[in-house]
Amino acid sequence: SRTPVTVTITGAGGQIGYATMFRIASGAMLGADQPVRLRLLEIPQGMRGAEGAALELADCAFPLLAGVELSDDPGAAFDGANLAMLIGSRPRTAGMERGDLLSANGAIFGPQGRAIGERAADDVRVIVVGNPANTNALIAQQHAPDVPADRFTALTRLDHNRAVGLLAAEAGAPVSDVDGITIWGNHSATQYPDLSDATIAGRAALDVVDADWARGAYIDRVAKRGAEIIEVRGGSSVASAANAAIDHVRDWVLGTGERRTSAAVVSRGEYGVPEGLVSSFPVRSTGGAWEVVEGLAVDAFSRERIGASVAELVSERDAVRELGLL
Ligand code: NAX
Repeated sequence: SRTPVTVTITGAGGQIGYATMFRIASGAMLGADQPVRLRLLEIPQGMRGAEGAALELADCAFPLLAGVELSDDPGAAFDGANLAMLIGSRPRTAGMERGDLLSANGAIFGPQGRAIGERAADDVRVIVVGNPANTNALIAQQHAPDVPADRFTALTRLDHNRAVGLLAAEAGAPVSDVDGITIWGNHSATQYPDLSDATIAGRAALDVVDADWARGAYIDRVAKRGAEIIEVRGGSSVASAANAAIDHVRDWVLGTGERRTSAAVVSRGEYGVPEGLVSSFPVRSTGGAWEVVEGLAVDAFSRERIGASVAELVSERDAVRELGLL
């Protein structure tokens, strides 16, 4: 039988961690023939939640689950990790200044990045879910200078999946007919869900749906979908976030084929995005690596929207640099 893959989940006592681990253990992320070993990292306050989840994992008797270990020490949790899913963070709460938010996360993602650099497996792949996800990924990446930069990514797949679902609903088409949507920039309100190159069953999406909607209400709806879920459900997105993180890792490891998706990856300067920023791009995965889809036409409207979101990433990077977190 195959060697188990070691998957480290941080924030494992929280909501998204809980919604993620059972699907990983069932084979939904790496396939029905790939055993997994789970490492759950928490801070002391979250440890009971993670312990409880581990008891339930045992009660599922998943044939693919080769082991579960809990730790509150990043070095132990990332030791030998092939996949690192960084879900736990310090999200913004009411009244919190940006500097406080970035400092609190620097204190989490700096040490975690360092532990990944020192202890993880040579093939480690990292996805950051915890917000502010792009900048947290940048901080972690900068603390692991010996790990190739392209192994650090942040989640914009939830935004992408929301964009696919909302376009399909508007067009009255099945989601499987939709391709070519891009989420650009930051996982924040400035993100730009772009239909310029999108297709529905091979037809240009902008010929199927109203172009004013596509460049107005649609963008707002996707960007504010998280708030809509909170409003309706009385709590933030959990299962859909876990699903998106699993989609991201599965596509990264197993490949997308010709299908396109979106992921926040370290920029090599594509589309004028400053090198080194962790920004969302149109991507495919082949051979276990994301590649940015290049050569797409970017009109003036798109250029401005991308520019605004990238400017926000630049200002976040400058702020963490000023705080000495990079
Ligand atoms: P929860 O508060 O339920 O869980 C977070 C868990 O992380 C807690 O159990 C906490 O103890 C733990 N934690 C905090 N610091 C830690 C550290 N240093 N090491 C290990 N664990 C630590 O939040 P949940 O709903 O699970 O959301 C997790 C994160 O995902 C939040 O930052 C949230 O903002 C972010 N999201 C990101 C999304 C994205 O698309 N990128 C969408 C969903 C979600 O909003």
